[in-house]
Amino acid sequence: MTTTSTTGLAPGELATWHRDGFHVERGLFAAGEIDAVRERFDALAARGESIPGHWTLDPDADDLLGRYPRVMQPHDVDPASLSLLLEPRLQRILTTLMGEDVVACQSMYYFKPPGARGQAFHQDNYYLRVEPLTCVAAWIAVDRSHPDNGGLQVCPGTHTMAVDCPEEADPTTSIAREYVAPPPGHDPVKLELEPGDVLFFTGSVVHGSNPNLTDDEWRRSFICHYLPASATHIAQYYLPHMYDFAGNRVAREAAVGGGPCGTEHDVAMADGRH
Ligand SMILES: O=C(O)CCC(=O)C(=O)O
Repeated sequence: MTTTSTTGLAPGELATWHRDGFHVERGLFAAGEIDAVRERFDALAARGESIPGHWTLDPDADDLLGRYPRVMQPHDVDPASLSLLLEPRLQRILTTLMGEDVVACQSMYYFKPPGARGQAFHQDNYYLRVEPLTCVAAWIAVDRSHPDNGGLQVCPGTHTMAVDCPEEADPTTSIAREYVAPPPGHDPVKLELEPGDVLFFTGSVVHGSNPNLTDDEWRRSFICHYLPASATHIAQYYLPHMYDFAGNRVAREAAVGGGPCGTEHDVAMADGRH
């Protein structure tokens, strides 16, 4: 029997985290909780009205993601998303994994409908620029997520790598411009996640996803990013979006460079409009 201690982890899981740089927590959220998340964002998509600064529709694009772009920082405009970002169950695991308190700095929601592009392999701290340690992600599966519908892939052991200068990603398969090749000996693991499972990984871990190749399966996810409380710097973009787990706004110094996680190709590039 697996026992979970007050750390939020089962025996041995912390050692695996330190070896691989990622951890999957199965069933952290109940089906009803995840259904509520899905329904809230489905209602947003059904309304079909852009939210300036958070969700920019391009309904005339041939590319599906013109109608279903990712939602950036929904916790700024949606109290339920803020509650999810600051969920104590996430805090307990994050604190154990990182060995100190963490501070929230980003939420995102990906719809990833059938046929949608993925996000080429990359390292999150290339964008977040958290210093002196690194950031950590909590990637919450809203639908089943597996290789065919563009589920996330992670390269074990890459958490000890420096953050690499990326190459140019293929705009026909990736929403983001940056690509970091999985290094030799760190082949990607194609994860299979159920709704309510949460994948945790640090800012150096090389990870990404393929396009959704199914005809009828969405692959929605709610993605959260955090920094260790001891971090002194983070990219300027994140400064207005940061909270501690008591719900207080917090600040850090602005690091040089960085920006939203994944510099998006224009939708026009993906659907052939240049
Ligand atoms: O969900 C995906 O397909 C990619 C998300 C991702 O790589 C990220 O948030 O850094």
